[in-house]
Amino acid sequence: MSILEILYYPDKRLRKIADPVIVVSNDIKQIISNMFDTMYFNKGIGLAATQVNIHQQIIVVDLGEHRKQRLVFINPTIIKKAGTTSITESCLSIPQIHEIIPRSEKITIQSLDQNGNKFEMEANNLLAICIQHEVDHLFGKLFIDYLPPLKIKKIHKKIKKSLKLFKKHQCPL
Ligand code: GNR
Ligand code: NI
Repeated sequence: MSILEILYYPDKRLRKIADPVIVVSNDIKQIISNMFDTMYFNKGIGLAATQVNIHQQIIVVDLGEHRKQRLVFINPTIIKKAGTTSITESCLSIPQIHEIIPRSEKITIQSLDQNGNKFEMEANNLLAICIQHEVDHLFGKLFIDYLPPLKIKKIHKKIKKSLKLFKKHQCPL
């Protein structure tokens, strides 16, 4: 059981593009297990490896009410998108920010599972949104990138301000 440190916006490492996994080795399996621990600890419904400073194409998701519906996506590709939908999204890497983001309603995803086997699945609703949000992370993209520039500036300012306050209280010198 390991809880990994999450990177917070505007950390530049959130902008790195993840490399494909070549072999689903024991090391990768350990990373996946630690990612689930970290996601559950932080009460997230999904987590991309990028968010824990691991720049490989790995995503974990669990939308189950009792946190027992583990989904693992390695080297995922969204091969089909249809419709449009949106919900208020949040991100463990951008605390306190909640915004409505446009997404595809239904997607088909091709991926490897935790055993390195290829699979294809269709997703819609929250699962489709979550997968799109996580795949974006692997390409250095954040949900706030979809907002108009003025709104992004406002969010950036708000985060800078609270970061400054936080640092001041951490070391009041
Ligand atoms: O926990 C999360 N909730 C969430 C809600 C709406 C849309 C996307 C998400 S993903 C987020 C966890 C996270 O930051 N994953 O990258
Ligand atoms: Ni996120």
